[in-house]
Amino acid sequence: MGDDPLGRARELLGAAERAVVLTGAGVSAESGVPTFRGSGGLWKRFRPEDLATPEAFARDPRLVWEWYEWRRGLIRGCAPNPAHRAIASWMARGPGVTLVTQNVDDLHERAGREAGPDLDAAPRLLKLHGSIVHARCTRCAHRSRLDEAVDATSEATLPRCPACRSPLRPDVVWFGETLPETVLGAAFEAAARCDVCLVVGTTGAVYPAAAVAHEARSSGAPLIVVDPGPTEYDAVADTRVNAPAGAVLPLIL
Ligand code: BV8
Ligand code: ZN
Repeated sequence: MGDDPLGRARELLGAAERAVVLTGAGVSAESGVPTFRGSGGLWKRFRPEDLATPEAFARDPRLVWEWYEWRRGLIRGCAPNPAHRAIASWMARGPGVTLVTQNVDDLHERAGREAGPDLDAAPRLLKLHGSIVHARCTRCAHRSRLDEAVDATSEATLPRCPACRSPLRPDVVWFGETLPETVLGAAFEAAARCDVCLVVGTTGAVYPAAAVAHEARSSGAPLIVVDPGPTEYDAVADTRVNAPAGAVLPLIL
């Protein structure tokens, strides 16, 4: 690890032709979006494992929509922080960076639009767990951006598909559901080819997303972890920067 993790991180990232950045809830923490496992992390009084599941949605679609609507409202009131912006401007500076995020918020996209090329249009932003600002049909292929508020006061007011009238669901990947295979495949492909992998704000507990960084390492890329707390990557990281992402990413990217 050495005694100058910032310098080491800057050196590794500066020398890389191809980089993968894997982000989790921690990259949005300084924007005010609670993390899953942090102290303020409990979403209201519910645990993600209890509500972010198809079973919960089948049992009580109103409660699940209420929970996502509460999160969506909170995220709408947040802005990208310096960590999102540092990643976005780094990506705008060259084609070699692939951003793989576990986050369902749209803060990376919003930072990308501010930095230049529209990040979410670029194939270089891979959202492994979907998007909280989109809804998709439980039956047909319909998917749309949620621009107006969802009325979760009763099952009768929950959103329905404009094409087939079936119930809509949040366009996110729940526990027990498979990730979109093209997105996951692209993430593993980028990890297999990269020279360095930067892991920002994730405990690395949720699979298969967490495996993206391990794939990078097993193909020879050093891992740089930016996180003020312990993560599952610490034992295999080349360098750990124990600091909030918003404070240090502008210094190392
Ligand atoms: C699947 C979308 C099966 C929804 C999410 C036992 C062992 C291994 C695996 C499993 C197991 N039992 C079950 C599984 C599988 C399961 C899983 O991995 N469970 C875990 C809990 C053990 N995985 C799944 O179910 C996946 N699907 O496996 O399918 C299958 C296979 C084949 C065929 C059919 C089916 C699907 C998982 C996706 C779940 N959806 N999100 C929603 O958001 O509502 S996961 C959700 O939780 C996030 O997307 C993210 O991935 C995860 C949260 O993790 P983090 O992002 O890391 O956030 P966390 O709060 O944990 O950590 C924050 C970090 O930030 C901390 O380190 C903190 O220190 C740091 N931090 C704080 N502040 C800052 C900071 N860092 C920097 N700066 C700061 N300022
Ligand atoms: Zn439909």
